[in-house]
Amino acid sequence: METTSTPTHCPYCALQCGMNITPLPQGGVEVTERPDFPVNRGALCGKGRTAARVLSPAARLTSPLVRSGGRLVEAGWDEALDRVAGALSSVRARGGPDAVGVFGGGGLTNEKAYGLGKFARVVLGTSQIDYNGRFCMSSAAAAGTRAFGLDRGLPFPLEDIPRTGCVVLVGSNLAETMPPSLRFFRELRDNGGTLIVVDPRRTRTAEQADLHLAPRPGTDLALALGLLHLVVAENRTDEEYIRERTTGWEEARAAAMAHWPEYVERITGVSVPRLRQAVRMFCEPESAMVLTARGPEQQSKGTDTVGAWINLCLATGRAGRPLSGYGCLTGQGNGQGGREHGQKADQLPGYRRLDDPAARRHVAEVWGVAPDSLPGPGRSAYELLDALGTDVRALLLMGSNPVVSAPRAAHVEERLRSLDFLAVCDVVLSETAELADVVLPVTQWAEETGTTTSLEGRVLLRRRAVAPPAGVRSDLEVLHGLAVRLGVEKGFPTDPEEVFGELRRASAGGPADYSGITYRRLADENGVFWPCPEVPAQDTGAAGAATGFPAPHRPAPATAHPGTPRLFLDRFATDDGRARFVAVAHRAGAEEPDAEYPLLLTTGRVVAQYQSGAQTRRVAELNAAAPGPFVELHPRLAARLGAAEGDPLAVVSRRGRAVAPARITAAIRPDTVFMPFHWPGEGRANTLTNPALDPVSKMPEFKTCAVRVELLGPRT
Ligand SMILES: Nc1nc2c(c(=O)[nH]1)N[C@H]1C(S)=C(S)[C@@H](COP(=O)(O)OP(=O)(O)OC[C@H]3O[C@@H](n4cnc5c(=O)[nH]c(N)nc54)[C@H](O)[C@@H]3O)O[C@H]1N2
Ligand SMILES: Nc1nc2c(c(=O)[nH]1)N[C@H]1C(S)=C(S)[C@@H](COP(=O)(O)OP(=O)(O)OC[C@H]3O[C@@H](n4cnc5c(=O)[nH]c(N)nc54)[C@H](O)[C@@H]3O)O[C@H]1N2
Ligand code: SF4
Ligand SMILES: [Mo]
Repeated sequence: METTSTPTHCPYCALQCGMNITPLPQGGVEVTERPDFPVNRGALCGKGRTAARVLSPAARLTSPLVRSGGRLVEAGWDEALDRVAGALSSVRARGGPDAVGVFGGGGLTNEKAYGLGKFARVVLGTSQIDYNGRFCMSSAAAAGTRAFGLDRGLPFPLEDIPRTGCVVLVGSNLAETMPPSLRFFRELRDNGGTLIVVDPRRTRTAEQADLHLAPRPGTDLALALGLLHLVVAENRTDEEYIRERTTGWEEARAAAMAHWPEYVERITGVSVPRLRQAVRMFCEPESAMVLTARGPEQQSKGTDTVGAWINLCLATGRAGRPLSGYGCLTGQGNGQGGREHGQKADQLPGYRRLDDPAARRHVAEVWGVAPDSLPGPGRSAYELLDALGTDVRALLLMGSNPVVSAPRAAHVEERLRSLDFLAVCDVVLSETAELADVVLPVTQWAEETGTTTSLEGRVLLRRRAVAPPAGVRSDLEVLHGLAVRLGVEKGFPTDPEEVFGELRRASAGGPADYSGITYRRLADENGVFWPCPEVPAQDTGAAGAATGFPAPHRPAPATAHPGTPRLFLDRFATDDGRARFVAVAHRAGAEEPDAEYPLLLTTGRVVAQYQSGAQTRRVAELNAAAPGPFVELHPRLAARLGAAEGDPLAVVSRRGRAVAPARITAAIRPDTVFMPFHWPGEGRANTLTNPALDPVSKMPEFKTCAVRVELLGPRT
């Protein structure tokens, strides 16, 4: 049994804080500080500190479950895997390969995400695979790719933040969603830099800001265009930079000039003097950054919205220069790596495109299959969930809980119920697992080794620290067991390091090139930033290094590639090396308030719960801190409704109705209500949300929909 302390990383968000895990003699484990990891330097939020509670057998699944007589009952692994393989192959026999769908998650390690994508394409032959990252940062990824030719959430390490002149944080509440990262912004201000926060609510993050802009939800696109208009009007553009490092300025400039500050004030509710103040703060220092999170991204125009903020950076020469740039604060534990290695509908490993013939040839060769045998791009996450029970009749789901987290969740729940067959791999019996025909209980973070890629693009080794309880298997073992039963004997190893070795080869030469990264380097170097191509053996003298496989236990070559903490300093990743402006214009949200639904609902997070709550709702300390859903509303709106603090409110949209107690605060706009989305049942925020999709990224509009609010009876 392992008894010593192991340095590893938190299972939850994309900060991937370092922590030490020590098994205790009396059973259970202790989480302690790990000061050597530079991102959190020992600090952890409450979720990280209590993460080990979910390792306890009492909190989680320890036996496969199969549906029998309408109920889920315990079964052996062989029976459960036979049942899944049998159902998937009979659905495929009846409906063809695309009748089987696969849904993954951005919390899965790189090895699992890679394995799941390969399993879908090689074993099932289906195009119908996507994952929950589509609900997360896909608009920022699309905009980053469009402008820079490459999407890596942050093109620089967090440690650059304290040394820049100004940071604009657009729709990020990182004081609650990544608490240890607040330190970088405090240091920024201590060093004389300024922080601007753009959020319809005065959040804990906004309280730290020098300037808080509180636009109406869904109007960030207009806001960014208004700022760019002022930049031009006040002669604050960097003409030399625009000439030398960009294309498309004339069109983007013309589009911005149509957005007069007074017009933008009318749309956003942010006054012209405050717009001017923001422009001054952003443009006067030597360097500045714009960072976006889910606020501006989870909109049916999220890609253009992020594009408008990128245009602002480009026009002022604030991208691809030291201490300046645009970045997206990716959310999930492996939100970055999870979007690179092939669980996405249109993608092959290494951030390659599935419709690129050269990429297909390269990956098919690594996989030992014919390029023509690889299916084409499939549906995006919401479109896939919406198609369940129609042409997609069976689903294998790994690492997501869409019954709570998908938009228009009651409809998604109904689609899941209409499937011929649903298999769920999870650690706990999530609300989605409860609907399954077979539930496969898997090992989690501290019980298995794997790599994640943090929001900085830093590839990390998350080490195994404790033995898993009897009765659970890893996701890689599940994929192996199913592949063998479906007639593919080889190609699905269960050792994560072996999978990583293959991932390195598959990613070699792609945009997200991991070929120069080994487990050993990750252990020695506290993470390596991609791209990190392998240096050929003849350049290093290290025998066998060029084969790239098998990776395990090979020493790093003496002159190994150092990795790439900072991107774009010399050139952008486009064909001509220049960043591309995109001409964008303001447009309304998919659903604007009207007489029947006069308010805007926006949704998000609280510090003590994580996502669908499947893990954190099983931790007593976190439930004590955040026991249930609520509706945040302004005192003026509360007075109009006659509602007092804690009164039950019904929030009604065109999709349905949710009930939760009132939380009255002047920190929110009077025309907006806010609900966190962490809970199932009557307080489920996603019963209300609108699945209107961004046309480019297919991101649903989680951040705005039209609602009305009703007071339910007198307070009890
Ligand atoms: N405690 C906790 N931490 C988490 C998570 C969690 O579930 N719980 N999840 C992780 C994941 S996967 C993610 S993606 C990140 C998300 O991290 P964040 O993006 O910080 O989280 P959110 O609360 O979804 O949204 C941020 C802010 O956007 C604001 N907002 C709403 N509508 C708009 C709008 O139209 N425009 C603008 N500018 N702002 C708007 C909200 O008021 C909210 O304060 O957090 C990660 N960390
Ligand atoms: N209204 C509203 N809805 C939202 C959002 C919002 O801001 N507003 N945000 C969206 C965003 S950004 C995101 S990222 C999604 C997230 O929403 P979900 O995709 O539902 O994410 P989680 O709740 O993290 O679900 C992960 C599931 O996988 C399980 N799990 C954890 N580790 C493993 C593992 O290693 N293997 C397997 N097989 N399972 C594992 C967990 O127990 C849990 O059940 O929600 C989206 N939904
Ligand atoms: S901030 Fe994120 S990674 Fe760090 S301890 Fe909290 S949940 Fe874990
Ligand atoms: Mo996310």
